[in-house]
Amino acid sequence: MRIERVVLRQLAMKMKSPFTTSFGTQLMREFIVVEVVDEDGTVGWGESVALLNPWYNEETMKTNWHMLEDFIIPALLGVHLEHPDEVTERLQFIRKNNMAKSAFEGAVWDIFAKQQGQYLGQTLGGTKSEISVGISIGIQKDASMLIRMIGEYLETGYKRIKLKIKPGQDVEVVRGVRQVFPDVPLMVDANSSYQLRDLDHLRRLDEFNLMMIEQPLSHDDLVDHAKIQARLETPICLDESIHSAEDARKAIELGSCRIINLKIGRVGGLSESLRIHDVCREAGIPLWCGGMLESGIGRAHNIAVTTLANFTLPGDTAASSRYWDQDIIEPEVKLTDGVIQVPTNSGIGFTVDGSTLDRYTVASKSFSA
Ligand code: OSB
Ligand code: MG
Repeated sequence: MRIERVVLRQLAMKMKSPFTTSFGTQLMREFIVVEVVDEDGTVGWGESVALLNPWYNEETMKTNWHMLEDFIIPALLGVHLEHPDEVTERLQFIRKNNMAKSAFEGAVWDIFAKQQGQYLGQTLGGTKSEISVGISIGIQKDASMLIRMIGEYLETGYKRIKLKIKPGQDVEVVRGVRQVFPDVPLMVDANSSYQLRDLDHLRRLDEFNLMMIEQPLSHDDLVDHAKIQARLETPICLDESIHSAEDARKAIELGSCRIINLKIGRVGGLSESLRIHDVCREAGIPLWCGGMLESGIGRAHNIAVTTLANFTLPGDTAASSRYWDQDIIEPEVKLTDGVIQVPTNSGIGFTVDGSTLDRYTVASKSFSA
């Protein structure tokens, strides 16, 4: 394919309910959609999952726009590509900025799969026809509210519950949930809000039979995670710390985690996601696909990657209706008994709804070869 045209769109979508982490609360999702068109007019879609503030990683929506407009698009416009892997190779001159790279690369994978007349999951080597999903629940002020929400999500069918925790809102919150739901598959995500000296405190979580503790320590740490994993019964799952297959290899060698949360954006795209998948499979480390409050385009990519065999744990890719009154894809992502049926249409498997996309678009820019 030859990259003929690229359109960047900045979208603003109001979320149905606020999402609170150890860093704060968010109610609007503002992000970038990348549309890539090749010489035959085949269209591919990608989503930048960078947030507005750099709390999760160093990227933001604006830094992603800057990277795309000033470096990524100029490097690829008019370029002929045999395979989407070449996007990562050609962008190696840019350090980090993985979410910006991934937004473009995801659109190229969509085109590539469409050219093969294949569903993207199949092009990636995935085999599943359905995937099971859990739900990530933000920090709640009110304990009874949290219990009620969990009850409702379980009734909807979600296969596991993930609670956001932070110092001061952890052990007692989990204890309260466990009293009401003793057997539910339950995990917690700390988003880097603890330190090595909190080990004894974190060990108190061992009594609750949690599936895992996600990213307790620093966003860039592997060494201290290994120290605490050796002293914790509960498996550690790394999210923020894993940016590449090399990071995954090092984390596994050091014993920093027993599970990895893969986010396509965080690792720079689907090509690197495949490498991480294989490293983890060979080491016997299970994967699951994390979420970044994505619109349907990001969700579609998440579903495709989750069809790979070593994604053995429920992911965070919930139904479209988790956050959106109206999603930008057709049909929207639906859940039946905690399971998403994998699409079969070519490319990302869903159609982007142009008029809904326009309704949420607050800025756009086109680039032509
Ligand atoms: O740490 O997994 C995380 C959302 C934004 C940033 C980071 C994280 C999350 C979530 C929500 O946990 C997952 C989702 O519902 O998309
Ligand atoms: Mg996380």
